[in-house]
Amino acid sequence: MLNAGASKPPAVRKWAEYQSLHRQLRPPAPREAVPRRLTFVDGVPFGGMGQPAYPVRYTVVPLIGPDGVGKTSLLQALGGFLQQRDHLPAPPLRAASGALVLDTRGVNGVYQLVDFESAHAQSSLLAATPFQGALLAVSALDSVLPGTVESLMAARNAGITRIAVALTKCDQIADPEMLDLVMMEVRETLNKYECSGDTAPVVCVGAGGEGREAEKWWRASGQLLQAVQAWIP
Ligand SMILES: Nc1nc2c(ncn2[C@@H]2O[C@H](COP(=O)(O)OP(=O)(O)OP(=O)(O)O)[C@@H](O)[C@H]2O)c(=O)[nH]1
Ligand SMILES: [Mg+2]
Repeated sequence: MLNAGASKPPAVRKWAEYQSLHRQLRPPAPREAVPRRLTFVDGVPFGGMGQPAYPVRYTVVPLIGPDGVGKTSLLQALGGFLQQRDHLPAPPLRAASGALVLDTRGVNGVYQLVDFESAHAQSSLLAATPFQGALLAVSALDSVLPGTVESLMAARNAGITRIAVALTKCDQIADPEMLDLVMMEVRETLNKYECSGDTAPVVCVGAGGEGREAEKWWRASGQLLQAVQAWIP
């Protein structure tokens, strides 16, 4: 996808890749044109021909967490939720270099949820980009892992304190007490790293099931999106 600096040493090439991803995530320049018509999408005014009526705020929210906790599956589930809710021809997901991005509109503007391809890209971008908040994925099957703490510390070092938590794989847990215990551990860990563990949203999500079960997790995806938009300004 990227051949910026293909002949350069690997470290320089990696840096060029991060810069390219940065450019792709950066909001487009505000448009000056006066809209012909105003429509509202999720409470956000939009001009004619799909153009924003005024510069729209973009909030980039990185998905953080160790390997295998279900970050990519979560983003795909959220994409599926938006596709069904908004009757879109396809989930609003797109590939940027080294990352998968979900675009969604909320009352505060446009949110871009970013799932990095590798832990390395995740930590490098966290260190290099000023994010307002992050979405931490914790598997309900594993609870808080050493990698979870690492991701949390990387976020804290990057100055992020607004961390929403997606408790993934909840469809695999039959015992509600077990879920309560995991949730308690997650909140304790957030508190330990000064991330408002008592008030931060911790939402149970699942990417499985059929019938009523699937509908329940479909609704949970919507609740998670709402919680992220309310918690990360
Ligand atoms: N049942 C169930 N399985 C899940 C869920 N989320 C993820 N999985 C499974 O967990 C495994 C890992 O999921 P991924 O989405 O690839 O995890 P990831 O965090 O993106 O992993 P990396 O990209 O390696 O960091 C896959 O086999 C998924 O099918 C879930 O909510 N429910
Ligand atoms: Mg992944």
